Amino acid sequence: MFLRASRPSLLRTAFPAVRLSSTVAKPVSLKDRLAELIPKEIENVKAVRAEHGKKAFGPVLVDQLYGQVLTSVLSRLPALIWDGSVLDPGSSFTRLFFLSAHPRSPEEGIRFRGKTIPEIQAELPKAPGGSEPLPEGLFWLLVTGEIPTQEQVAELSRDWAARAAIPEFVEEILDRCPPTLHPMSQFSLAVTALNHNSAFAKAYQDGISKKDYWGPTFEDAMDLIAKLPNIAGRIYRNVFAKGKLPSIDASKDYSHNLAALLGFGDDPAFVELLRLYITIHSDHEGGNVSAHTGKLVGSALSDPFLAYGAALNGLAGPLHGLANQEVLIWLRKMQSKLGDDPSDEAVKEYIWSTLKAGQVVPGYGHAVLRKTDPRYTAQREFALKHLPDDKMFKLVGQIYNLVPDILLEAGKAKNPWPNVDAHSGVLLTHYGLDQMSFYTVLFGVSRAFGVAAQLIWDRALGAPLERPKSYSTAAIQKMFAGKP
Ligand code: CMX
Repeated sequence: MFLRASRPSLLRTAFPAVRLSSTVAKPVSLKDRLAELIPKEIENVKAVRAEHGKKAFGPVLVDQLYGQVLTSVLSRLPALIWDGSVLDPGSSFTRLFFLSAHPRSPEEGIRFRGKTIPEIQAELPKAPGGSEPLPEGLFWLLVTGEIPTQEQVAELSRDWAARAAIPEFVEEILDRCPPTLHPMSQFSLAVTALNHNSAFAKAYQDGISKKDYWGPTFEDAMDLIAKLPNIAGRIYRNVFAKGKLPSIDASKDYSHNLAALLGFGDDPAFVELLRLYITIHSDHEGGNVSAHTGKLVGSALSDPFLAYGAALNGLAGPLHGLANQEVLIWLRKMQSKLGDDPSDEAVKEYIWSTLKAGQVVPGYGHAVLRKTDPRYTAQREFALKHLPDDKMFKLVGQIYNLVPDILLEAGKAKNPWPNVDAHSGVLLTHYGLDQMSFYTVLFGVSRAFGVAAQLIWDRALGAPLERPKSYSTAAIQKMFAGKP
């Protein structure tokens, strides 16, 4: 009975659809077809989340596999070993885990091998007459967990200077890039091409034993860091027409040489800034996009050049390292619209207009931190010491007083406080490095220190291939259909 009654209605509903498909033209292009499918799949995902979202799937809820909440779940899920640094988020339940490992920790964000930024500023060796730590010392600390001597750091400076030259064909690759190609794309191209001379890739082809992987990885890691100033300097000179590249001075430290290659070697304050900049940007535990990409690609036994080239492509995203460029663009637009000394009311209105336009406030928020990033604080202190009257620095301070309340009122961001990128561009601009599309390259030079240190340890400890399990929406539907 039921079947008989239902058949005609089934036919009635099916028939118009058949007619429709015969009369309405089907999209010819793949993109047009995709544009039809996307809204349907969005609805499908909504329905799956509504029906199964609250059901447990391993340690997470189904809903958490899809939503924005994914980042916060992943940022709490213990998933990686990363020895160089660990983050204290500053609040929330993750802090309970952190406190069990660091019982006397105040809320301070990054710790490099257990040491806070003020601690490394006090303890790491400095250049003669300098007051900021030498990044060479930070690398030694990241690799060994020990504070190096002045002589150990000087030896590292000499070693890196000796390894600094880049192959001619890499110079040619850079020289042939159009100046309109973003500096980060050029940077990643050049770093990837360094794999031509990888000691690890060669040793692997020659049949090296697993237990010896760390040796050639160490050589590649050292070469990688050593060659970055020449790559960065060449990009800067080419793109911004800044003239001939000087050669590396083997008697000078890494930051001094990098500053000189960029054309700022005669400014001791800029050199000091670079020492601080590289140190605080070097590492930020293992889950951030650039560090994790380096580790992930390295886990396939891709050599450090391939792994770090991939990491740079992640750093080049506006939600990650490119935010330092975005902050400056945003500040400049604000300045040109509101003038040099805008009122708090005008700045607030500008911030709200950014949010209302569906954009993020660059330099604010973080996937893990829940307080002001201590890397922001370190840069602010540098500015208070060296450039207290800089107009843009004052604007950055004014914004710091206004943005957190606005983000809290807007009610979305879990962390309304500034991150490292909110401050770095203002310092570079002050000394004349005002080509903001170059800023992320400096972040990229720095982040190599942390990724390289971890790659050495990953190969020394036999870190496994990373291969998380993924599921399709169809599989989720099938798995959870009819389950409470
Ligand atoms: N301005 C406006 N909205 C923000 C925001 C900000 N600064 N920070 C977070 N939000 C929004 C998110 O876009 C998200 O909105 P939807 O739900 O509509 O998608 C919501 O608040 C929740 O996000 P969250 O859980 O607080 O933050 P995430 O962990 O997802 O993302 C980050 C973290 C850094 C990408 C984000 O805070 C952001 O986009 N900040 C601005 C870009 C930036 O400064 N990035 C640099 C970070 C440091 C670095 O890696 O270099």
